[in-house]
Order: sequence, then C-alpha cells, then structure tokens
Amino acid sequence: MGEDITLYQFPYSTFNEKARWTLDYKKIPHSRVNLMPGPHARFIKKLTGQTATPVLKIGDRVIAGSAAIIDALEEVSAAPALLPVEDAVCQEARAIQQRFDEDLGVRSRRAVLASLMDDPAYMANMFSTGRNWFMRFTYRHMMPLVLGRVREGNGITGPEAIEDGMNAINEALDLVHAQSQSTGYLCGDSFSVADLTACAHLAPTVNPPDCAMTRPEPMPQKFRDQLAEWAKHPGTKWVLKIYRDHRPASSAKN
Ligand SMILES: N[C@@H](CCC(=O)N[C@@H](CS)C(=O)NCC(=O)O)C(=O)O
Repeated sequence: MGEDITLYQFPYSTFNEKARWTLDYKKIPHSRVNLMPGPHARFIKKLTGQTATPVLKIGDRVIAGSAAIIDALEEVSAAPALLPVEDAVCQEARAIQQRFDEDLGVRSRRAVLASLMDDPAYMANMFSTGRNWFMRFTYRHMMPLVLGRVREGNGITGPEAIEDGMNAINEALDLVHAQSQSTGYLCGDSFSVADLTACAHLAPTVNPPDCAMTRPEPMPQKFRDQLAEWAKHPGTKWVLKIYRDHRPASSAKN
C-alpha cells in the first residue's frame, strides 16, 4: 500500500460517498480534493476524458467511476472485503450495485437535486464546503449557471422527471426493507458492496448523522419536513443502522 492515493470528489454526492466509504471502511490513508460542481469539469476532463466524479488516483493510475474504484480498492486492500467470496453471492451483490448506480440512484438523485435547487444559497454552501469565503461568495454568484448544468447533466427535464425521482426513492426504500428482512443485509449474511451502495444512494433521503453525508445546518424547514416524511418508511431505519454499524470515520489525511 505504498503509493499515494488521492480522491477527487464532490462533497455530499452519493457516488462520491461510495468511494469515500470504501476508503474509510478499508482504513486506507489517502488525500481528498474537494471540487465544486461546474468548475470541476475542465480539471476532471483533462484527467479522465469525461467529467464525472469520483476519480481516484493510485500512484500514476487514474480510475473513474465508483464501481471501478471499489474494484481497484479491493486489490489495494483485500480486507475487510466488500465483494463476497462466494461467486453467486458476489454476482448478486454486483447486480444490486448496478441496479442502484444505473437506475434507482440516478433517478432518485433528480428528486433530491431538484429540491436542493429550490434553495440555491443552501446548495452553493453545501458544494463549496471547505472553501475560503471568496470562493464561496463567487460560487454563490455562479449558481444560475451551475444550476443549468446540474439540470442538464442529471436529466432534470421537468416535473415528470422529479416525480419519477420521488417514485425511485420509494422503490429503493421498499427494496432495502424487503431484501434485508432475512439476514439484515441485502445479500448473503454480511455487509457488502450491495449494502454500501444502496445506503450511499439513500443517504440524502435519510440524512445519517455525524458523517460526510450529514446535511449542513441550519437546514431550511422544507428539507426538514421532507426528511420527516421519508423517515416514516421502515427502509430508512435499515439505512441508519447500516451507517451506524458499518460506516467508520474518515481515513483521509486531510
Ligand atoms: N457512473 C458514475 C456516475 C458518477 C456521477 O454521476 N457523478 C456525478 C456526481 S454524483 C458527477 O460528477 N456529475 C458531474 C458531471 O458528470 O460532470 C459512477 O459510478 O461514479
């Protein structure tokens, strides 16, 4: 584990949470570079040829995409494993990861982002976390531009897309509730990439405490009411339990 490891990330983002959680779960020392959605594009494109985060650098090797990052980190540090040893269970875990990454997570993100976009000052504050006052001020004033890109980049095409996102959140909560009944986990009988992925994608609807996904305070009343509504679903209790039992503190050096 001798090479330098750096995660280029957005704070509060679900796909980025997958990468952060994996690094922390495996206690891999690394650096984190926070990027702001919008201004990030040029830098990430130069690094990877595309613009999405997370991006991980291991020495000179550049890896884009949360699932590829998890696979690479399993090689860097095999234990504790996120991919189940038994082939059938491993395939099931990967299928659940794919369902969240390509369907439920992408759709539900539209609803979460659309709601955040109703309060651009709060959103700017979230995504410029850790920046100096000048950068925060500038970013706040760039928001009209940034919001257009966020809408376009995430397929927030209108009210139907947002309603579909709300449905996806309920589908995801139903799925984790039903699927965790027998063992407490989504597949097999222990924590795996399936649980990590589902919980990272559901974090914005559950607001787990004391971690990288905890929404900044003061939180507008509208978001508080929305979280209270989602909290009525039993699936949220499972997400909170997994966060409590399996989401360690940051292993980042900065
Ligand atoms: N399939 C990718 C999706 C990553 C993704 O959608 N990243 C978003 C943040 S949650 C992003 O960086 N969007 C900005 C962009 O694509 O320019 C993964 O698994 O990492």
